[in-house]
Amino acid sequence: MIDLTVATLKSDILRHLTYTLGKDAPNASLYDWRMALSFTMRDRIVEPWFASTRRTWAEDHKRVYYLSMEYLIGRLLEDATINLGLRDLAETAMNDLGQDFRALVEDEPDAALGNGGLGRLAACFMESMATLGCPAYGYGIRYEHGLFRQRFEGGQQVETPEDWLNQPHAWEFPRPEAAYTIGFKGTVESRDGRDMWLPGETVLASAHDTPVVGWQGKWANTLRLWGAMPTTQFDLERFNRGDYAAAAEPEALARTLSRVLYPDDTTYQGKELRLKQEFFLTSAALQDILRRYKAGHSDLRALPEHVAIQMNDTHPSIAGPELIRLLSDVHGMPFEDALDTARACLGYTNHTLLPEALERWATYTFGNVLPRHMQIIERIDSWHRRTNPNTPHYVGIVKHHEVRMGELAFIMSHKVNGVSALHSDLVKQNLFPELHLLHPDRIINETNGVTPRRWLKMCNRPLAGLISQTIGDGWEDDLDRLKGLEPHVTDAGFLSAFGVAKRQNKVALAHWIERDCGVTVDPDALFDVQVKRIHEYKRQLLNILETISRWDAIRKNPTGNWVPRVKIFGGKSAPGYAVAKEIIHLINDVASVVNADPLTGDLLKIVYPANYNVSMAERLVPAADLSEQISTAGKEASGTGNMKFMMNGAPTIGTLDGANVEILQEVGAENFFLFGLTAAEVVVRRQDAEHSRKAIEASQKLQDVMQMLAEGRFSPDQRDRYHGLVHRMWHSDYFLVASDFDAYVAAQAEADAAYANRNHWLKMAALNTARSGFFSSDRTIRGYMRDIWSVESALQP
Ligand code: 26V
Repeated sequence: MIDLTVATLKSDILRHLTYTLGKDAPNASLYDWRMALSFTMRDRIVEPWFASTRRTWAEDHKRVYYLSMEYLIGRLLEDATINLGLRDLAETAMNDLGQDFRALVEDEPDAALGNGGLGRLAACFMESMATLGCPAYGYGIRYEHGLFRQRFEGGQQVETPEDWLNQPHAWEFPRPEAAYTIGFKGTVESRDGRDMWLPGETVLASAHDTPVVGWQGKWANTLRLWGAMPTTQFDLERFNRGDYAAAAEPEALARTLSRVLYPDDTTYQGKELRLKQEFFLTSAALQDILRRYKAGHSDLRALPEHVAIQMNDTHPSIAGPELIRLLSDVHGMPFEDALDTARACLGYTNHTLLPEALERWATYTFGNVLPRHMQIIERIDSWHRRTNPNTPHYVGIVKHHEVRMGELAFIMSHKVNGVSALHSDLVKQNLFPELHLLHPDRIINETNGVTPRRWLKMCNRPLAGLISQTIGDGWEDDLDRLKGLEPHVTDAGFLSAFGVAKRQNKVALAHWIERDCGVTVDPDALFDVQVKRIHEYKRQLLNILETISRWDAIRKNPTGNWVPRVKIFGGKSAPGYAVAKEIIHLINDVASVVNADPLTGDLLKIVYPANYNVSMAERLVPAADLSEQISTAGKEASGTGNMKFMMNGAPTIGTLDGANVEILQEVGAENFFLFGLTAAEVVVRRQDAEHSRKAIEASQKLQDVMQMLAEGRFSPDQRDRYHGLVHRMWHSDYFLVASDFDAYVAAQAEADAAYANRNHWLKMAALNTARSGFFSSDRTIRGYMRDIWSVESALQP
């Protein structure tokens, strides 16, 4: 049976190599073989994909539409083989054909159509919706260039463009027949009592569909990404006159819309192109949704019974006014009915409390780019004020000549959710306190999750194998079953097998680090990992300052009983975020000095591989011993990396922030290295203008670190390089690095002590895996389906 399947796979692969790629096996490149295998897998996804679509139509099932400016997907080939249950067969087939499966898998470029957590969450959600048989479409933009590539030059971040579309890939189906006109600018005119928008510019949104298959191939949904095309015909007359540049102009202009992903998720910036991108995605999606709806229904008022639309942050929040415009201006529904209908369809997820990241648009820009939507927004605002007479005067969508996208999304949604328990409370208390008072049932919590297929089964084969051996299969889509590991954590045999699996991952990572960074690390050292975007609030600075202090302590007592550590950093800074770039420079500077120090040797190494992305996370997460989740309390909405590490058996060192709170609750305080001020204490501490000076003066260790930085110990080529940083530590330190420093050092010492007792550590690590079931994105999606979307699975129970 298995042989037969391998034979079938091989013949399919060879058929694609020959007839799809036009290559003869002896001349085929790695790329050709990868494409042949990818097409072979894709063929097997197409069947469940069609079946899912047919079933949804036949049963007139309610559909979910997920609108997101970002999808951080990573690679798709191995993921497809895993969900189809063909991972091992594919490997055998490729081996038989003389190819190395791993090399093929790693030849695939990451689809990096996102910045960080928000985009990766959207990718996990797509996979979970497919696994749960929730009929859904993901809508996004088909950026030609995903997130920039990061290199280090002299320790500093240098960005180069990413070009994942340079080579054709196997996963998308262009759908040129599914194309919509998207307008910008122009005027609004009244015709027969109806307001009509006459856009001054138009582009075409053209669909590209990627099937997303769930666990065991039972269901597949569509990720539909829009590419921008010119609406005007190519100007042959100009071309024939020799004016080639002018002839190509409309095309170039249109293409800029889907050219690049905005790489800055730290600050809102009033860039017209960004607003146009947001409207481009949203309008194309809504036109597509209404077209599909009208193909089966005639009453637009019943839309909310059949359609749920989720806005991933405020980026697509123009969906409110655009849906009203389509329903009223285009389809003739009275304004207030259109408003009610839109609201009953829409939900809004908030992902950040950082004021600088909240989207606001100057009414001037907004009214210029979207004149009709500006009018509609004013009407929504006055409708809301009329229907809620207690609204304070300072609350509303348009204030101080700005359109506030958070308020717009809130008012236009029937449900608003935060992404962890703490975050949802802060959304109520700090972000929308007045709106929450007016609409006390609107804000709810849906704690984030991650897909255990990619983040355990696929990336950690040694541990996944041990889990299946111990509790059987079936945990992959029922992650609470990991609880079944708990009775085994007192069993020496299980613990040692757990340790063997972890060590296997660490050895593999050590080899890769040697190749990628040229640093030799001891696989028995404690692998301490902090990977995420570089932001001040995430406090990579706290981590590197502790590393300096540790180095200093080892040097002062080199024969002490130290636990060897490898500090691993990964992450990109927004290109214009100078302070984050300075932190990157510092980490690399400290790494150069420490890694070359014979006195500390294997007791302390620092590695910072460049260009952290989804694929790098898949190497690092399974090999981590300790998960760094050390943001200033109240700032990290949830975190999802924290969940991946927990699942893979790495205890957390962290603050009471985001979903760390729920991780702590699930795993128990004895299996978590908790430290630092709470969100409430942070607020109080900041009221003391002298907090940082006082904290530094109270800590000899921190003073020593400041002294080393000030002397230029890590920047011998430029001794004053970190004077600014030291000055800011003494005098501002908004993110309370100094205030939490001693507590962090103490928590790190606890981690050392725990690691030194191997069995104790392994038990902690195994309990982290056993108690991580709550953090499956299947649980999260079930919550959205029940609380927000009112949609049921289309899979037969
Ligand atoms: C803002 C902007 C501003 C305009 C330019 C492009 C851009 C892109 C993204 C953002 C907001 C990013 C918000 C974000 O990623 N939040 C993260 O969401 C994760 C999933 O809910 C959560 O785990 C993280 O804690 C949260 O920081």
